[in-house]
Amino acid sequence: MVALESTIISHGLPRPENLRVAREVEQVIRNQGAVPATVAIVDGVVLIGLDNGALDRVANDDNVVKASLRDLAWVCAQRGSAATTVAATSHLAHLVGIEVFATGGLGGIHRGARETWDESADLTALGTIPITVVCSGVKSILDVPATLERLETLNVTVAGYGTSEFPGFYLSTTGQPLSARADSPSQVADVIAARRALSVTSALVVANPLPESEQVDPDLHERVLAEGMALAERRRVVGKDVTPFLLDHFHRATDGISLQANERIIVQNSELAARIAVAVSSSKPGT
Ligand code: PSU
Ligand code: MN
Repeated sequence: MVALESTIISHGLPRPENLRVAREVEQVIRNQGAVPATVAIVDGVVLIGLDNGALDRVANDDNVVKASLRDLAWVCAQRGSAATTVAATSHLAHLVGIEVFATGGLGGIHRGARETWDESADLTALGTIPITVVCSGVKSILDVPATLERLETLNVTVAGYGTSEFPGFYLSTTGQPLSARADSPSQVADVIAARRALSVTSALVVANPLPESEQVDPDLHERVLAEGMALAERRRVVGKDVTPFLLDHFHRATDGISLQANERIIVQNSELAARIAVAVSSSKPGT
């Protein structure tokens, strides 16, 4: 099985592309012989795997909030509906025994965090949840070197997939070197088996870069990011609204170029996660 987060659907991608991408990603996982399980809370009930109606709610209902780990119990007790972040999805997936999880980009340390203290709860969650997350690095709107330092402190293993450099989400690379590299799903499955044997309690991040031909032009990226951050400051966007605000700004300001890259990222990561999940299940004794 492959877990999928739902904040990408509710707060990361615009309508109507969000629902189309959510469905496409599930199909990509099935095509590899794995089972997709998109995670969300609908009317107070945690769902691991969404039917069409639930997926539609997450994509189109304005009352669906963004829930990180701290929000989960609150939303459930209030019978609310929420899309789950990387932190919340990791917790719920691990709870039901799903070992592999696919997303676009992790949250991390925001630029300017020295003043704002804005650090994603994804980081501390990954420090304590033994799950394998396939992503394309952390969102490129973040302070990448600072985020890598925090991941190291939090005991999170970061491996490049087919690369020795940390990918940059919309950008193929950040130029930051990584100490671990994997080149096949079975290699990742071997690492997952060793982690299990050693009772490692933190996450493994498999960082899968977008091919260079599909990345957002780095100059365009830099310009749009600077604009977006200045706008966020002027409009006093804070807390959990920062990430959705910046992603939305990107999608508008690049005329959909970043949206296309974002979609490709999610699809390619889901496919790799499915191949890893299949390798994990075929390497387990008795399966
Ligand atoms: N990556 C994307 N789109 C998103 C996110 C990540 O391509 O919408 C979401 C994820 O759910 C991630 C969250 O966990 O943003 C991080 O938000 P914050 O920075 O507020 O912790
Ligand atoms: Mn934040």
